[in-house]
Amino acid sequence: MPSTNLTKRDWEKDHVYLVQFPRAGCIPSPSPYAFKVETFLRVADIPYTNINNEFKKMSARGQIPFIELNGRQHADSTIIIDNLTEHFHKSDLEDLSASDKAIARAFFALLEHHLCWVSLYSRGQDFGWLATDTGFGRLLTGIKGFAFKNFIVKSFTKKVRGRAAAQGMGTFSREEVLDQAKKDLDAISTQLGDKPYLFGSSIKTIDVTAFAHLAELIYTPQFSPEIRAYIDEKVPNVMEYVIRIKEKYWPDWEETTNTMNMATVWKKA
Ligand SMILES: N[C@@H](CCC(=O)N[C@@H](CS)C(=O)NCC(=O)O)C(=O)O
Repeated sequence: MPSTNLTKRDWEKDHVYLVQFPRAGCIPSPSPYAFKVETFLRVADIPYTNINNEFKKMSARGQIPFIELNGRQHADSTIIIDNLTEHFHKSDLEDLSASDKAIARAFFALLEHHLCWVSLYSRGQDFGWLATDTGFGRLLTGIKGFAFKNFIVKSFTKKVRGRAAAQGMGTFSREEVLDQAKKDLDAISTQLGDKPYLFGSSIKTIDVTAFAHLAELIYTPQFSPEIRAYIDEKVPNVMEYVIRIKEKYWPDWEETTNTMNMATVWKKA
């Protein structure tokens, strides 16, 4: 959408400015949506710069992530990726047979509109970690830290709990959520088989979506340790898949999560 309120006024042509939360201690972004967009930018090899929203700057839709590209704002991770694919001619990342496209579409719904809610359910139960070193703790000092711990985390928890209830997962018992998570993970594991990526030997946009949501499930605190144990023991190919993408596209993972630097260099020149 056209924006009269650009975050980056002296923008460079065809350079993406990604506005998102700052780095966290356990994962480069605790927002699965922002993490998805940033991973996509890396996979698609699109030049970008992160902009810290300081927990304040939101899109016209009232959320992060959003991007600014050539003086226009684009919000919602899925819409952003669709628009970037078109603008930068990255349709090879969507290049699948008609039947694989249909399966990828169904997996998109499983990941984005079902499995994602397991992590969000966990956050609705306990989001306290967001204010510790696992989350943004190291960035929160003084009055800002006090306000974040006492007000912002509580407001995030309430909001995500309400949304999880509206989606449905939030009304389930812990055992029911766990059961749903296992079924989703089994489906991903079966589709993956022994292939490097969901549809073969090359990475596609659906792998970016899968990576972002699975990484949140694996690397951020969950309501039950059984989730991680299930991934390690019952669907190890899913764990290997996440590690494969992490090592290839996030070699700076340790650096970003240790330093909170949003401008780490991830690609060798
Ligand atoms: N459908 C959106 C969801 C974005 C979203 O839920 N963002 C969260 C952070 S993970 C947010 O901005 N929450 C603040 C709020 O809704 O007030 C997308 O894909 O970008």
